[in-house]
Amino acid sequence: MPAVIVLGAQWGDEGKGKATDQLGSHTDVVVKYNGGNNAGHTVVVDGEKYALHLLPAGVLSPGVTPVIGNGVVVDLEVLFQEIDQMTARGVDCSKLLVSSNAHIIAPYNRVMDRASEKRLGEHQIGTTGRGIGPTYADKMNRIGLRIQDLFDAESLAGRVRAALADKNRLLSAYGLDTIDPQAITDELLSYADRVRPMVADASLVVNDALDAGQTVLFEGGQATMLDIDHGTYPFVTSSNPTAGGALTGTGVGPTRIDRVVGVAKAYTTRVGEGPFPTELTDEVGDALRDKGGEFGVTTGRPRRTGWFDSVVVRYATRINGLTDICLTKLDVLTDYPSIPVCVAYEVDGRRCEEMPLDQAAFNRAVPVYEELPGWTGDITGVTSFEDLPANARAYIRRLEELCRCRISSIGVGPGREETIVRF
Ligand code: 2SA
Ligand code: GDP
Ligand code: MG
Repeated sequence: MPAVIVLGAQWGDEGKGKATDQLGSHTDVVVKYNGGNNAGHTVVVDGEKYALHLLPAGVLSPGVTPVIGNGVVVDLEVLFQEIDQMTARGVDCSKLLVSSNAHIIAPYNRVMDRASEKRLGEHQIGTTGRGIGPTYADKMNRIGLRIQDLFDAESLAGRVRAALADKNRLLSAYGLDTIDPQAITDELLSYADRVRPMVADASLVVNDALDAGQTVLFEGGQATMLDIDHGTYPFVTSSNPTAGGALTGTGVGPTRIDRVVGVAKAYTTRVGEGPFPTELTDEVGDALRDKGGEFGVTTGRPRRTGWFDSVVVRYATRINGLTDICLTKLDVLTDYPSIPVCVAYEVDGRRCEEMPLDQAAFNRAVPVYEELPGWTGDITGVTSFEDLPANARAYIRRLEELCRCRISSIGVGPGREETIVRF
């Protein structure tokens, strides 16, 4: 499988980091295509836990070339902090490449993110506060700063002034301190020498690797339901985590992609605001959060929890053209006498098998559940599908039917090896 996209099939935190790391150890290039340090990907190697934000998960596999694609937004301060932390732990980051077209999260974008959330009040999105939305907004408004702009001090100063003109007016209107363009320019320029050797034509690197018969893994941040076009707008992130984003976010054509792997949790979680039909707001949800360790890797926020929603994952199969699902955290569902799975919604008294056409209907969607029998016993050491308890196997098979996609691997623990590979 020369070109594989790995992306989130739900609302994020499905375990993409672990899946990417695992596939990445058989890969030549791992390229990130969207998002920024809003992402938190956890990888556990030999009992050591790594939380990655901007660095592609491939960095943990010696021999892999990790690449940050043009679709990613880069906070340079965070990037270098992460590189320093990883290097101090013995991880080699020297092969990292960054697209010259990737946009920079300027310090004022973080300020604008927080100011915007405050202004939205009860309508806030629940962002990570990392400046993601304002950076993508600047990109679309054509006032963004790109990595390549760091190498022309005069032009950078002009761009920063242009980007700050309206923002400073807004900040004054909010009664907040305005931002000095020169201070921002100086701060950004201070990163230029360190970033210079990493800068690359990422599209050329990835296409050349594919031409040479190498394996390339496209690593998605966030998830399908957080996609700016296909997610639960406006409660979404500001990029395209879906499969199309892997193409525009790296400069690779659709004909080059061989597999699209959707990572889905055996239940559902969401962090931030927005609709979530199968959410459990009671003690059952609290217990699931504790059992699954469901807290944000970037912000530490408790994640909202609920049962598996097959309407959502079926939708992810369609939107992304999934060829495979990597189902994670099956071990967390052990010891439930029976497990509800959402098979459809009821909207205003009508059964709805697909994602409702409009957001208002989705807000009113009531899950229709099918109860599947549970299983007992520790499954974390299980290495083959046949050795899973019969009811766990039946759970997987029913999910495959409902999601219209084969489940080719099953996570039974956080460790790199705690995965059952079926296909
Ligand atoms: P943003 O900051 O503009 O991208 O926020 C917009 C929405 O996207 C959600 N979002 C996420 N959802 C799940 N996981 C994410 N990464 C971290 C993690 C989250 C954390 O891995 O745990 O630590 O809180 C992530 N990043 C963005 C966000 O919650 C908003 O709903
Ligand atoms: P990502 O953002 O999709 O990479 O996911 P996160 O790292 O934010 O959250 C997933 C969490 O689940 C992490 O703590 C992982 O270590 C953990 N995890 C991944 N797969 C499994 C699994 O199969 N079982 C268990 N128990 N934990 C898992
Ligand atoms: Mg995460």
